[in-house]
Amino acid sequence: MSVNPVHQTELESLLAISSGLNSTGGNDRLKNIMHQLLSDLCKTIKQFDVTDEEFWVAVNYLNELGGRQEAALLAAGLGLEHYLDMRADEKEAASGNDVGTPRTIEGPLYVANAPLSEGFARMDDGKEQAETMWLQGQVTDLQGNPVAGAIVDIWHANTLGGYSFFDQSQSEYNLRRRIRTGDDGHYAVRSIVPCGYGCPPDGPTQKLLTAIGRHGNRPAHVHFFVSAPGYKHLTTQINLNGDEYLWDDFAFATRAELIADPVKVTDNTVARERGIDGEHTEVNFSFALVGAADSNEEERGKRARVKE
Ligand code: MBD
Ligand code: FE
Repeated sequence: MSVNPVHQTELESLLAISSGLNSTGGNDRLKNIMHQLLSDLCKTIKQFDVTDEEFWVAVNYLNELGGRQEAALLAAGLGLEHYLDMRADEKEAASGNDVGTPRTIEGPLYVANAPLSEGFARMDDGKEQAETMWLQGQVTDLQGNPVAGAIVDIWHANTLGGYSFFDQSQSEYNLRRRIRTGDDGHYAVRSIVPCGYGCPPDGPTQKLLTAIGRHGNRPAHVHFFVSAPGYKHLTTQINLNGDEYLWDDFAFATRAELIADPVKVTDNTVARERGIDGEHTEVNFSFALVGAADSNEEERGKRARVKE
């Protein structure tokens, strides 16, 4: 990577030095990535004749983003987290291996170590006036055989689109549970029907989205991590059909295979069997897992998260 500085233009020389290419220490991959990023940034500054004032607005924006802990939210909103999914899908397709339930983004609001139950759990703390949701399904392999001992880690928003932990007004682990499947591979939870999420209206992510003419809303959805010994970890979500933002998600997570139809249950016998007082909404969603090639694939990807 050593280039004769005499033959470099002033900018090329600057970028080589500032990205560490001319230094002996440090990580070569990082140096090369920094070099590309800085080169692209300078090219953009030149192409748009970015003013000093605009540049410092952008620098200050990064401070605001970090100050509000919204960098991961912006990564979702700019479609970069979805782009990682597109790449993972592409690699999977190229490998020619069978695929199971499709992945979609994790988003920035997971909290690890939610209470663990066998087969069933109630997810809501009962404090909110909301439509009761009975969510159930099965974890299987690609042949449809039940997977026992799978952990279905579920998290979703309340009726205001807020997530416990991040929304301090909610109780600890409200609307967050892990269910371990038994021999039949089934999971079931009693919860409340979530509403869609909207970015904090006074935050830096919404500020940028508004400035480029976009909204910061997501359709009503439920997040899942599904994992089991011998199977590839699955990060996915389901969207509840009928939401106005179903195909207009600011985070680009909707996939046709991940849309679930909420069904109104009016049969009181069914309600009573479930311990629910009357009419409620049922949502069915099952997961097909792919066999793991190694134990690393069984784990969720590394990423800074709360409580792990
Ligand atoms: C969410 O609930 C979410 O799932 C994503 C991806 C981004 C912001 C809020
Ligand atoms: Fe979410």
